[in-house]
Amino acid sequence: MRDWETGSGEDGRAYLGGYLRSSMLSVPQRLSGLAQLIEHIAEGCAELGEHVARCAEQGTHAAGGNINSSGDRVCELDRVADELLVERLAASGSCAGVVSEERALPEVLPAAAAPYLVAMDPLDGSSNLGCSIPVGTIFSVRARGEGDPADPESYLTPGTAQVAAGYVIYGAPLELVVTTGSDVHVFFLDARRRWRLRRDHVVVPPQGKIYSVNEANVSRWEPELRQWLESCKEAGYTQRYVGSMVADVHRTLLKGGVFLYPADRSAPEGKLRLLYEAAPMAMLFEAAGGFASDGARRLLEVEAASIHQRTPVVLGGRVEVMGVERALRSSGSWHVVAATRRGRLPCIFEVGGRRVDGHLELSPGGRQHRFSSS
Ligand code: AHM
Repeated sequence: MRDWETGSGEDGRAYLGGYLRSSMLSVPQRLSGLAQLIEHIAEGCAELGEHVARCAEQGTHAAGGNINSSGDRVCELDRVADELLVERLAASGSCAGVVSEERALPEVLPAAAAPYLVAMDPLDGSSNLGCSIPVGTIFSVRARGEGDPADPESYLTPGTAQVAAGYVIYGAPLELVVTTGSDVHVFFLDARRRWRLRRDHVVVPPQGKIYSVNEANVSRWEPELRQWLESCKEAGYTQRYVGSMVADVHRTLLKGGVFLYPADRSAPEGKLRLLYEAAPMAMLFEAAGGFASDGARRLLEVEAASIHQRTPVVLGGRVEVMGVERALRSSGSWHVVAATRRGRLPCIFEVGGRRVDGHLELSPGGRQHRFSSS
């Protein structure tokens, strides 16, 4: 064990390794290698932070010609982040396979019988590189169970199955925000590149004063959601939005209010990814006493039908998230005909006051559904 894995520094702030082992993880979690896994992710992100800083210094952030599995233009740093973190996950020996935004299919790691599967967005918000706006890494950890790490189905359990989730924000300093379910812990990277505890017991206030959304999309929203936004303005809310999910979510987690990326007429499934953006953030918000919804349901209970599935996202305090759900419920856009089997049923649904032909897809057991326009 390395010296910084135990104890605290001279200022009494615990090191990540020691804190994981002494306070944060239960004995079975420690024994099954969750501490090693989180530490390896954290170490990988510390290294990635240097690449992000170098890239900003040298102005080498421009997007290249490649398109990733999500249809986004990939810059060199996206590729570096993905490869570096997959390498660190492999080195942990605790991770059997990984789903990454940058890879069409799961990557099987050498320890294919290891206990955990990871889903990650290695570099979220990379379109913001080059203007000193923080970008981030988001990760979600699930127990592998009997799942085959090569099979996408193994990663499609609902967010309630996550055993840990977190993100790193590449600000000054770098911060790691992580939960294993019952509390949210914030670490910072000190000058000697060691993760140190900044705070735990993060609590999202039940009601805040900030809404965070891309308001340019408002004309494509449900009228009821537009009304909800107007009521926020009348109630004295202010807006903050930089378009980097980790930065906007970090502020919402610490200061309260609401972050949302709802469905709209041109994106009936929303923009953000369920497995490696929405679900881990939802776990953090619930662990901090906040709420997380897809506009109709608890986000953590939504089952993915595919590894890169998109979902509408609402994260924040109880008052704001319930306000958004109430608005969307009254719009009727999420009203679903009863159906009890897995399959793809033709249906008509309503988005932004417009009727759209599409399909309703039911997951095994018919408990979850998702729309796609045809
Ligand atoms: P990316 O994966 O291309 O970086 O997209 C994800 C980002 C989020 O970080 C952010 O919340 C959102 O997309 C911003 O989208 P928009 O520019 O439509 O507001």
